[in-house]
Amino acid sequence: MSPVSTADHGEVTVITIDNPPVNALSQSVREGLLNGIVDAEAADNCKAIIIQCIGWTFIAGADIKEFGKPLLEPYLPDVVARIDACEKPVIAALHGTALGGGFEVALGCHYRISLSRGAVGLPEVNLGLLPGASGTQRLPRLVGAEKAMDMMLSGKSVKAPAALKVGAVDRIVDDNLLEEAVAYASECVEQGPRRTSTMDVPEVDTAIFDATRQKIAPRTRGLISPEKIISAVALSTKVSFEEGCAKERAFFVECMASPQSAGLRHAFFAERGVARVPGIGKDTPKRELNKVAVIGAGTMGAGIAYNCLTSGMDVILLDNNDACLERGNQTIRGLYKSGVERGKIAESAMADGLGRFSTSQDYTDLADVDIVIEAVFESMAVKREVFAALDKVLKPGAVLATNTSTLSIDEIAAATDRSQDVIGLHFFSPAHIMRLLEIVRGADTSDEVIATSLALARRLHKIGVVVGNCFGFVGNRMLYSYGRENQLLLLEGAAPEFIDKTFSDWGMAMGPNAVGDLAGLDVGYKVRQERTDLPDDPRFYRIADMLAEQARYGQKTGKGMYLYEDGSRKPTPDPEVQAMIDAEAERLGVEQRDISAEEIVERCIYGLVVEGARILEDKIAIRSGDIDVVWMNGYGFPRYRGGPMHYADSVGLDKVYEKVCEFEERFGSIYWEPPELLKKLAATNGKFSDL
Ligand code: 3H9
Repeated sequence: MSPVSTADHGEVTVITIDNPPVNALSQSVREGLLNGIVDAEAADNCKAIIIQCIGWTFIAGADIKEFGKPLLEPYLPDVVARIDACEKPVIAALHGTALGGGFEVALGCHYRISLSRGAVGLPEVNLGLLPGASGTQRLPRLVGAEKAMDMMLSGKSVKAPAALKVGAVDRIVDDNLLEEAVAYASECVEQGPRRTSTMDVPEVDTAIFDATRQKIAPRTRGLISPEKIISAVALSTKVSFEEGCAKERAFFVECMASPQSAGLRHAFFAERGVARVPGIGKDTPKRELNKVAVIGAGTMGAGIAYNCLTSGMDVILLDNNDACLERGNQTIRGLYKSGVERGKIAESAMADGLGRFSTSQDYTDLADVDIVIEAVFESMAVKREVFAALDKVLKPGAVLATNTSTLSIDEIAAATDRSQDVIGLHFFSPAHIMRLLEIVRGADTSDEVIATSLALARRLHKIGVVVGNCFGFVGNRMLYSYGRENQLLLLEGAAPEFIDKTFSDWGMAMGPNAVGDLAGLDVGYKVRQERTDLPDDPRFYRIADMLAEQARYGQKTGKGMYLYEDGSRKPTPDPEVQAMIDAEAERLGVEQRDISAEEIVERCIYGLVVEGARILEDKIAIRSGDIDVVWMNGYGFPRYRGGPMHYADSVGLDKVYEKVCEFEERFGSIYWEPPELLKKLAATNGKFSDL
């Protein structure tokens, strides 16, 4: 059955799209829509046509699942052009979010009426694309080139009242959308079709195009589609509508074929895929979480507490150290205050949040909390002590979560008599900003506690990724391989600033040496001191250890791998550190040489991929996409490369395998023995994403 149906409301033909979940423009929708327009135009009793959708939203865009496959007719630009050419007025009746191709369908209509709580937008840039169904040529004609370009470059949707103000929609109504649209249709009949294709783009100072290029350059490093958006909108101001559309189409095809768009599309689906956890379904019971206790008032604990407060929960912050508790208290108040000052938080929301916040030094105050999130010092002994104390005071059914970033959940859970309620919730710093939450299931963790944690992640506006229990889980276990190669490369002669520049040019948010200084070199040092399973290799994290032993912890001490003069956050290379590296390389007998950017990337990124493959073999991650989501959202891996596993897939696993074998020959098997999974996939032309 076609997802598109037609019904007559008097002299108005209503074309209705019903293609759950978001009315995406799959082939059958495009075909149904096209036929609906052609038939209605030919029907004697039809004076105007309305396009509306069933469900919670108007069309949310082209069907992204069809991308990367051969395109099937009718093509969306042709459908939109046919709507535009219709001799009878066509009205789009919008609700929910009219996005991408969905908004372009509406722009091809002659009039747009929207529910006031609706929104419109062109988010193609988030998928490495530009609007490809005439949106780059139509929107500037309605709202002006500058506003249109802003919408396309930000990808953000605009609420209906604001869209009305700029002219992107013509009318908004609070309710009864279809009834109002039918009434509006009679006005539209009087005015006749009003085609965006025949409008002129309002006068604009063309200097804005270059100015915008310069403005966005720092944040769009290496991305193709923002440049194409600017060029397409610039064209709308100087060439005919038809020529502009042809150019837009060529840009769209180019972007669609790019690895960047493939990476971003993978990111889109992978981030939605993490919610699918085998054994956990809609019917898995969840516990209600209204009151949370956060143990440990350091930077992490305070960030978690603030995140819970802004998500509407009651929060008790507990720390047995007076000064630390007061600092945590002040951090939370400071975060609220700065939110208010920046206009992000209303004064009333701050008052409400702080009204739900208290501090304590007494575990018996936690008797009625629904969940505890422990964020104390990363030491097994300390964590076990905390969990044993919690076990004594918490009510039955409370969730006991640890924010450990590396330690065994099972060992922590064993300090309690309720291991089924214990789970890892690994937040990333700053906890109220970073979107990733690794949800670490222990051997005994109940399904109910996992489902509850997934719901908590959503409530905290985070992406929850369920992973298994092992040292460092997914993210930090892999980080060890990446960091290990960085450290070895330093000894082998690559300067810290060259490694960092290489990765920043490659698209990482920061290079590994700048990240180490930001996170604090003492943190990793302490974790390594606690580990008993480190490789027997004097080069392993040698430089990081030496810096930490000299109390060069990074930004917080004004020097680490780099110098930070006068409180600056800007890293300056330190000749003393380079001399120290060179001397240590000599002492260890490591020969220094010129190392190319290509080798730096391959060593570090394939180090990640090898460990990722082992993580899949060990079933620590449910699927390779989950690993990608962890790395894109927790470690600054460029989204347009789709995460390390997708990146390896896109390079070709046979090539990756070949390189890993080469590294094994050059650097030994201790780190480079190829995992069986990689070997198998390489031999069968497979991909991690096929698993
Ligand atoms: C485009 O339009 C190109 C054109 O310019 C030119 C073409 C020639 N297609 O996000 P949710 C699925 S590019 C296919 O969890 P929410 C999604 O995978 C497109 N599927 O819900 C998920 O499936 P599952 C421009 C889609 O309420 C389910 O719907 N448009 C699409 O948090 C629910 O999604 C966009 O980029 C799609 N277009 O948010 C909009 N969209 O349940 C992309 C969603 O199996 N979409 N799905 O995991 C969104 O931003 C959000 O999904 C939306 C709903 C705001 C709509």
